[in-house]
Amino acid sequence: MSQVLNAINGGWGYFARNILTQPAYFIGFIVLIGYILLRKPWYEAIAGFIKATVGYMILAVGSGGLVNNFRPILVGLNERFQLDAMVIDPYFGQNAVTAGLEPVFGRTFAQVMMLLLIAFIFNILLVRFKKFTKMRSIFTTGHVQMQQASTAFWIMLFCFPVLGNTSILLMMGLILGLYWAVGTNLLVKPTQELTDGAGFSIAHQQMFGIFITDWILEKTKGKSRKESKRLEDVQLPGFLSIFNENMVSTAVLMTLFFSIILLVLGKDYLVSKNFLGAGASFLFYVITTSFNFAVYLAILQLGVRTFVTELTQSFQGISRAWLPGAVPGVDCAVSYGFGAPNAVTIGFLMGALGQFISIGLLLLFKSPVVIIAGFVPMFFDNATIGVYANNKGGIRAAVIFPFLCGICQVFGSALIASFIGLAQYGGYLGMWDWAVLWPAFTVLMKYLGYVGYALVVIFLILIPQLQYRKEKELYFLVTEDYKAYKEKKGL
Ligand code: ASC
Repeated sequence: MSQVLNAINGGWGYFARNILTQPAYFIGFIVLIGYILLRKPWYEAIAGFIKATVGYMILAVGSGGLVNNFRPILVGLNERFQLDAMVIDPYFGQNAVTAGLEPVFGRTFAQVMMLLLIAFIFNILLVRFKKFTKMRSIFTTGHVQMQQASTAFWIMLFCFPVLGNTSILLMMGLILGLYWAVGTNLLVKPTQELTDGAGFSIAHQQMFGIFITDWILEKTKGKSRKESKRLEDVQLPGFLSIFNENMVSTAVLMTLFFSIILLVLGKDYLVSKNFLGAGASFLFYVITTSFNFAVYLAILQLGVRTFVTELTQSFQGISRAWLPGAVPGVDCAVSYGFGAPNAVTIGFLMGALGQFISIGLLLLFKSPVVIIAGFVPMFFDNATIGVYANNKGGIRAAVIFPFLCGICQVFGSALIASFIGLAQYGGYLGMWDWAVLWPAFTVLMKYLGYVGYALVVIFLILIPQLQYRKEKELYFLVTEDYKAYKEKKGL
């Protein structure tokens, strides 16, 4: 018996390490299975696997390039001014959990992988029983699931420190699996509307943030005196017309933004950190760094275009066979291949402004926890919210919502990370849902115990039921036949 368990454990470990948490292979694997289920010839299935995997790898070059280029610069601000502060960034958050699990709770990181498995199984089961649960989407963004499982595990231990391993894993597995199923499900409709029925949803770390943005914009539609135009509908005149070109506008705006930050850091600091060679030109360093932004964005969009069609077509095999009417939830960066490209840049910059102002306020009021802006929340949360906001609410929304998001990220993370004791380990996940929604869950569970836990579960279960009630006829149509959905809705 124990040998069988060991083998399962070993097999799961291998799968989790090499496929599930490696999004490129995981997406490729899903495509392969999907095409096999669609009974495509074997060579087409393999070709699909390759295109999806390579496409995702290209996307990862883009997003990794953005992260690796700009994260040290932001973190440098911390060191340069000798602040003892915590970085809000999912990778720093995961490191903080890894560092603190043993000393604080006496548990090991291997448990986090188990939590990931259990939550993922709950996600699949919840969608399998869509008839009752009304949940239509599977979370496939493995590296993000791992970061979330780490933080969720910590939160659960913080709220229920005396519970044994199995109870903790099952209880948190249920909430996390529900969060994945409910969160991606919330974005099915906004994403279908953004992509004109591409057949996927977003599975990331700001799902509730995007949903609330979309919900507010739907509610206020047509109510303001002057509708705001969408970014793609504006043609700027004269010399401003260069900004109509996304690559140019990104490069120019980023040059302004990074000039300020790099000047604050100063040439000496950059040289001392080997960012800049001793005799190299500071001016051209600033320009290159900023233009790289446009380069990585272009790469990212190419990656998206390469794998999305493969994924959404092949997923029909999986949904027909096992999960009727379900769509895959994918990385938020995929939306950048669809919305207005300039919304990505505007969202990022406005979110950055919101974050910097909030950090300034923390310093001004001598907050015991100071936050260092992390690149991942600053870019990926805010750009994504910018894209969705622009689609429903135009430029005004693309400016306001990411700005508010930046404020939420900083204050929310400062509060929760000091409350649960992660701040002292130097990092917190920091993305919108984990700065706003999960803190609320944590407070409920910490102060109300099992009653709080039950409230969180009921809250999550109810959301798709309410969504379904609101639009019974259209609810499943939006994934099953988008054209018919559009006709019925008069879009
Ligand atoms: C995250 C995270 C990343 C990025 C990436 C965006 O939350 O951990 O590496 O966002 O998924 O494409």
